[in-house]
Amino acid sequence: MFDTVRKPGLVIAACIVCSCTVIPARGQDVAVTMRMAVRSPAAAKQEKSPRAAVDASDIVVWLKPLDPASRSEPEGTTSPKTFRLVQHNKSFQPHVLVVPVGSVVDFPNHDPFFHNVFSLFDGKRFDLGLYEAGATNSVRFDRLGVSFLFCNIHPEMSAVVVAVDTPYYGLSDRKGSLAIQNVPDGRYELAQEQVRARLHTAFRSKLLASLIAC
Ligand SMILES: [Cu+2]
Repeated sequence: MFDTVRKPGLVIAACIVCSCTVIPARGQDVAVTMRMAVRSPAAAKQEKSPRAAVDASDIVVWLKPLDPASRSEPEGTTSPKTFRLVQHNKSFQPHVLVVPVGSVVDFPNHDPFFHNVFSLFDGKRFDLGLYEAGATNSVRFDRLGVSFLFCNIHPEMSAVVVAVDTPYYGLSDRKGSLAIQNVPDGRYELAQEQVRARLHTAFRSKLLASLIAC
């Protein structure tokens, strides 16, 4: 049922092993469950057992329909939508957010001090400037891709927004498990991003840009 595609060169610091299960649900829709395993390059080289796997959270997986019949959205969903990414305790919550392309993300400031949100590299580029406690600013993620968000006051703050062109997506937990609900029967291409590795690279680029600006 699924054509799986692994992007070449996707994983920077680890390799990903994906196992996929399709569970029949109501009508012709199904729930797709997966288990992603991330192994360090050294463990992968030595072909160690899955017990050598490390934290496998924050892997985004999405299914791109290959048949016109399966391109319609799941019942009860509309796309794009509005999401929230809250600034609280000097962090973005949630840390990783997956949205259908065209969706609006609100950034409410729930801390008693100023914050900023900016994205300078891949994906959507913007800078919301400084805004005060209790205020909310919003951004429409109108292009596909991965956006790395930071706050220019608090260097420890980071988040990732992944905009996808399908309603069928999921985010892995620490064990690498994820589920994509209400997937119509059909053929799909499986795509994935291990955002934590890419965030690390984006953070280093931000640091370098800051040093050059000084
Ligand atoms: Cu901040």
